[in-house]
Amino acid sequence: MEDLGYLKNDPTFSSRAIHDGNEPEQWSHLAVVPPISTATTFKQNGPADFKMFEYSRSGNPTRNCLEKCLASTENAEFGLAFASGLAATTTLTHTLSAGDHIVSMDDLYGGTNRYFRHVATRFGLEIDFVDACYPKKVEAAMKTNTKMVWIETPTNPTLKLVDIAAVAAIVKKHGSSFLVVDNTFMSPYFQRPLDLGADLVLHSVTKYINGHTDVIMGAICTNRSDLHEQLRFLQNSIGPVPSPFDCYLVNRSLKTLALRMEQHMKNGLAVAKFLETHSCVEKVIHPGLPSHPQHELSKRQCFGHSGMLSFYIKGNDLETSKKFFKHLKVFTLAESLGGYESLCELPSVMTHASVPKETRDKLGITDGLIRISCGLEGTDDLINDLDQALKAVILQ
Ligand code: P1T
Repeated sequence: MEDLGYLKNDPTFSSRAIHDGNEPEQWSHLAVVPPISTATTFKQNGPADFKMFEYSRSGNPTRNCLEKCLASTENAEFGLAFASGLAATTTLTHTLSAGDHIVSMDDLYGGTNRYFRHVATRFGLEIDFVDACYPKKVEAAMKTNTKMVWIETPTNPTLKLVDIAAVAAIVKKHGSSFLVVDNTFMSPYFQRPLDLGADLVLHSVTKYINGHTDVIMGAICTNRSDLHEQLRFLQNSIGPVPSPFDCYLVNRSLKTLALRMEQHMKNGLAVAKFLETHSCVEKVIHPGLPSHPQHELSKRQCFGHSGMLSFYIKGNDLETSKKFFKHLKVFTLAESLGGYESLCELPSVMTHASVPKETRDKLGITDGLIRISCGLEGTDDLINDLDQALKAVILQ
């Protein structure tokens, strides 16, 4: 691929995603592909005297193998898998206590926003949403009881970027808080927040990491043994664990993550550049475009981009957006992202419908903001599909 000026990626990434945690020597029969270990419980030699696993909620061989592989892709010592991205979010939030304060990015996945506002606050947690694109705003929002700072970068769905290293420095200065980066939109292939000073990285594994739109899963990776210990305790105490079969599938998906991400990037950039020239499009948001206000930051902290972009359709209203979706043939109108198939959606009434309207308006999540997840299809097929759907709307 042509040199677009991004940071040089780690050439060992694919080898680690293929081999780490997958060593045949861990199985007595030296299986090259990890077996799906469906046992819920494990025989003990005597009471509380077991080999490695006790009960599959607290630990499972297939999950263990995946967790090690996930950790390696994020340059982390520890990895934990959960039943969904939101299960990872809620478990992580359980490390806090009533009276603690969270500083969160203002633009973030609608489900995370809903959990923070409608669930976490019922348990005595205090939350402030700030535009972390300006690290000074994070600094100003920090209080003596701030325990967790939560960012997504790029954000869902307006693809704003946060300077991870700058926010990490603020959080470190504060002492008693930790920084979480939701890295779902980038995958560990294109961005590794722990290397930039974050304490924890979280994924909706459902998206790029699994990449085949057939598993719901979450993950958290960290180098901090204190946080890992707490999370391991909570994973077992709360119980939001994924099935061994799903762990097997995700471990399998990791083997092709690098290859998939390169094609997502190629398609995403080509589509973004095409839409930017289209007369039926008001504005395109893709951090890889020089028109993105944080394009330079993206080159400083990312190794490239995924297949995610958003755009405002001319007219910027619900009726026009609805007509556009009706004409698409290759793109599927559906929530979610990061799979091999191209998806598109309308955040204002779908993924972000639970975000209060005044917040949506402030963030620019209008009825004309369309989010696209470019899959792995032929680039021209994607461009031609968008072109014919946009033209059909305007000609009507
Ligand atoms: O769906 P789940 O695996 O529980 O992951 C939640 C989640 C967390 N973080 C980000 C950035 C996300 O995008 C998501 C889920 N997002 C969608 C379903 C979506 O279409 O945006």
